[in-house]
Amino acid sequence: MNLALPDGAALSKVGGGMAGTAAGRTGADSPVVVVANRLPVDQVTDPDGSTRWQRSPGGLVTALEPFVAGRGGAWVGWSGSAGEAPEPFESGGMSLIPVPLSEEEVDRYYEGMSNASLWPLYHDVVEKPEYHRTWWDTYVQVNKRFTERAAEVAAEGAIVWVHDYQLQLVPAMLRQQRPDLTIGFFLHIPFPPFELFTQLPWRSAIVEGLLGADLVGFQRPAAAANFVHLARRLHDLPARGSTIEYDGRTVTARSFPISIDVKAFEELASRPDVVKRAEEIRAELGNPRKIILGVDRLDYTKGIAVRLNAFQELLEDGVVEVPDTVMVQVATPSRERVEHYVHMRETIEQQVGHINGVFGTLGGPAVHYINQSVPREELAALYRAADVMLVTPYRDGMNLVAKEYVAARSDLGGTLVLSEFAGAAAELKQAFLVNPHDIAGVKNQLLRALRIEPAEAARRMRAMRRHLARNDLEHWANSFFDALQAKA
Ligand code: GDG
Repeated sequence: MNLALPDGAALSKVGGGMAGTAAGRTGADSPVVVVANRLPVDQVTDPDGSTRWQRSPGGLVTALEPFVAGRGGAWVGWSGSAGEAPEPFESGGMSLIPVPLSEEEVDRYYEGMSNASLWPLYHDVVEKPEYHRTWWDTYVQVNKRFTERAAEVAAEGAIVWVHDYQLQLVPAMLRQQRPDLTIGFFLHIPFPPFELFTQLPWRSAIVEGLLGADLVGFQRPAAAANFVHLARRLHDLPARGSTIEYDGRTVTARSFPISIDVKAFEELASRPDVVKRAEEIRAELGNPRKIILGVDRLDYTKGIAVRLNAFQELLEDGVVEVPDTVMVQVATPSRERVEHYVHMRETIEQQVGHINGVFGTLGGPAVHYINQSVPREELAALYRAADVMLVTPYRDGMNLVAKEYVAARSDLGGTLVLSEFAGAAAELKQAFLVNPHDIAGVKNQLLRALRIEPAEAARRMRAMRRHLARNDLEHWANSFFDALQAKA
């Protein structure tokens, strides 16, 4: 499942004409094409100033790579830097087709329309979405550019798999240019109900954009049902169960809950150096009896304040004490130029400061707050060390952190507290489920998790691990791909 080169290896040099092989022709006639906002590689600069491509961390690349590389396919995406794009290049058996975005396009299409309009709208309007016509116009323009690249490289009758909320217009645009293609779309985030979605000024265009696909995949059945309902009510289309009749075609809308590479994560978390590091972490935290852990992108949908509130109130109530119990919150920097994120970070940091000021001691904080990205090994060690994993999003398409925690606990230790509003809650039923809007309920469940008998914790963990073992990332990718191929 791995790319030909390990993480960190130079996939290709950029600049000086070294960017790719057969520039201009690379990727043409690809039988399989993935279209996603980002390419599966990041550009890194070495101390000597030279740049190279490094495979992006994360499971999605691992999951999709066999379908793309194994078939000599292409991946169309943005490189992550504004300005001119490098020429197409080969990497790990895939043709990578960079799509250029100017500074203004990053501002309007990515940070604006994608992350300040669609992201909050699709997450239950946790923050108020902003709608700007200039953002929308750029979103349309950028979706067109991705479409053109995909249309150029796709072979006759190819299978194209488009990903996520940044590219919802691509399916219809692509079908118009290339009716010979079989087109799939997968939405990684929730899809809102009619009552919320219809506030979007460009609601019809988005629905029509998605209807260009043969198969539209969602994380949960409720999201697929929301989409079918919208197509019926907004566009008066005949729809039955999971299918919609549109433009002489049958569009299928179904759920395909995403997962992680369970085996790889389990192996990582069981490595002797990682297990040893977990022990070191406990010692570095002052050998508390209980460690509570949160790991998230610093995003307002993740409910970081909720868990800080719950922990603070338990400390105030005197039912939990420092240094007997401490909390670690890893909050990875994210979307730092979007206004909502700037405010949220300030609020969280004030809250951490307040809790530590009141309940911490010299050299012994109550909340250990890390606003940095930590290496994967360290993340696995943290999972391994945590007695209680607190995952409290207000709304989340799936939440892979919850699944990683379960995969990491081959020792059957640890307890998961999980929001009902994360897609993962439909699968990890033995977690302590919480409504993040109900602070009393979160406190109650957190306390139960802190006081659980080891045998009961192991029973719950075993059941969740059994589910995950059967429903891993490969299973997800295979199910989607098989369903899409059946449409060809
Ligand atoms: C979107 C949807 C859906 C986080 N901090 C560090 C780090 N991470 C990794 C985690 C996990 C990933 O990032 C986060 O995935 P999530 O699923 O929790 O959340 P989103 O980023 O919002 O993802 C979500 C997902 O797409 C997939 O479809 O589940 O609902 O919102 O893998 O481990 N990794 C490392 N250091 C960190 O500091 N190495």
